[in-house]
Amino acid sequence: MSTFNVKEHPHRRYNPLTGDWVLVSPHRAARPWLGQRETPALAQVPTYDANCFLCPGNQRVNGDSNPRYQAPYVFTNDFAALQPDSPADSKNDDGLFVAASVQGTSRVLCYSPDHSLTMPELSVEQIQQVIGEWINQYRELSQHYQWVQIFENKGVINGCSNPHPHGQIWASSAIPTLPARTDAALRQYLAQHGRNLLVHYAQRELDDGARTVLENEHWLVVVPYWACWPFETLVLPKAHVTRMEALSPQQQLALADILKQLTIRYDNLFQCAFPYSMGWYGAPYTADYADASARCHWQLHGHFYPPLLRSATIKKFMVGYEMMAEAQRDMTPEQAAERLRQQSPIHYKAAKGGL
Ligand code: H2U
Repeated sequence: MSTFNVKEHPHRRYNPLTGDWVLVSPHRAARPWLGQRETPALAQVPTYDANCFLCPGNQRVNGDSNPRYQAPYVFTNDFAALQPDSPADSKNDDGLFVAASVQGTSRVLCYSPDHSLTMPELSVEQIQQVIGEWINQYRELSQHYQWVQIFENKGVINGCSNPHPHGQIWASSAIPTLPARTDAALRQYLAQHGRNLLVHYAQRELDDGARTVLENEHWLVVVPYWACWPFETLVLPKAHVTRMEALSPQQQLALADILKQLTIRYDNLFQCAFPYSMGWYGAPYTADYADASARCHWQLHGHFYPPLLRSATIKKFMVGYEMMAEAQRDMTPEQAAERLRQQSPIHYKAAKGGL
């Protein structure tokens, strides 16, 4: 038998942020490329849609009207999953029927008044405004809640109900399952290795480069070593920053720039408005983390989990083995990073004269 080589042999990779493993089957990716290659027609989305609940001046489902906003606009979700006045209580019946009430709020953040734009089509200044609003939301909601989840769910294939450029903000009194796992993993790594996991990881990725998609003065984007989704990426600051609010204006500007660059490359990959779920993790707002030294195991980071696999219409399904055993991928994270790196920095619509 030949010596183990991660480029050739089936293997499992460990995600130190979650404790999960992913099965990588690179020998399957070596088979000839039979996937679709056609280029979808340029979608014509109007700049204003009278039927859109998020466009400026329009009436929403609950009867409220949006103002004629010009900059990023936030409103409380009319179908909020979390509510501030949920009565505080919990129950535990035999360790089998366990429930705890949770208080919180859900908000919608419209990135732009223009219905037709997506993140890669916004200007760097407009993305900067979105980041500014994320920071405002963190500042306000952290006064009341332990966790503030900023996220964007983009694309019909991903279950997004509206193409108007928008994200969401859900804040809760409890730290949800996945960030709680990250918190514990970051803490344990520091205790065991005497280093901040993600600060160290970014340095190792910068030294290597095989999984780097993009970098600028303040940020690094990699397809993480343990990526589950085919073109999953992790956005990391180069400096140690535990929360988004601590970013300097220069770091915010550089973040806006790299988010635009990343989403342009995503769109160019299959020449479509590339769907994804994107979200940010920073140190939770628990009382014991009020002191910066108590949260030094944290590092701000952003996840992009795009579902597409082979074309604008063929997505990866996390089903079967993934549901029963663990995530699996064929193309290695290194191959995915290389494909993203090869994409043009010019958005395909602009290249076709459509922007
Ligand atoms: P998604 O497209 O990512 O599902 O986000 C749209 C959100 O906007 C969704 O959570 C809310 C939905 O509840 N919404 C309102 O709050 N008011 C409306 O009039 C329509 C949509």
